[in-house]
Amino acid sequence: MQIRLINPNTTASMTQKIGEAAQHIASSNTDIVATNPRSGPVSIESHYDEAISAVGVVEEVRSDKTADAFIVACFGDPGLMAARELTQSPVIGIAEAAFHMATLISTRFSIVTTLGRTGIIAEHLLQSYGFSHHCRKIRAAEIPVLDLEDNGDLALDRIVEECLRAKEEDGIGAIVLGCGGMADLTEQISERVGLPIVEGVTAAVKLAESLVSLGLKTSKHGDLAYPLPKPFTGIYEHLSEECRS
Ligand code: 5HY
Repeated sequence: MQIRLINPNTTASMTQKIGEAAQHIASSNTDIVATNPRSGPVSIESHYDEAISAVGVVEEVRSDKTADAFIVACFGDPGLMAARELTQSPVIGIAEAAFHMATLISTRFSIVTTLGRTGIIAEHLLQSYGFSHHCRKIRAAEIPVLDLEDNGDLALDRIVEECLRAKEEDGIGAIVLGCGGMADLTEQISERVGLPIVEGVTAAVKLAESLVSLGLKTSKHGDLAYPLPKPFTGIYEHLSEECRS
């Protein structure tokens, strides 16, 4: 099977890192195609960044008529529902995937993300997906997303410190990593923290493989039916062409 993994930010080094982490955990018959939009924010750290990146996610899904599944590899799951309308192939957001996995191994988890200001985005997703009562706290290492690329050792130390505080204070059984750019840190963090660490990219790969293996596709009955055809104008004129894959 082929899974198109979309990094919604436009930092190619992060796309490559996330793709390598996904391919490492994927089954031998799964091919991970890691991409990012040509246009958009280099990192996603606000509502504004999320909104702009969602268009890139949609364009990446529209561009691929053959993928068996898609992964939206940003912890805000930007454009997830719009992407699900465009294709029958399953589309998995890494936040939703991580929440599901975390509740299968613990009754309570905390999230450790990058910047505290994006915590509200995770909070909204917890509410939207029905996991609010499982999450004790949304914490932040207070590191810019691209420090995961440019200042890896310090970023790792800051994440571990926050994970240790969560373990000590939150009454939890597991920790969810709140950034796609942390996909390569799971083992190191788990060794230093001594708790199960749930990371969304790898969780999404396994959920996508499961759905494809079960022959389960996104329902086209109801709100995830294909979008109503209509003209789009200006820089989005190319989106007028119907997309049904
Ligand atoms: C992510 N930003 O996973 C999010 C992290 C966050 O560029 N990739 C980003 O803090 O929401």
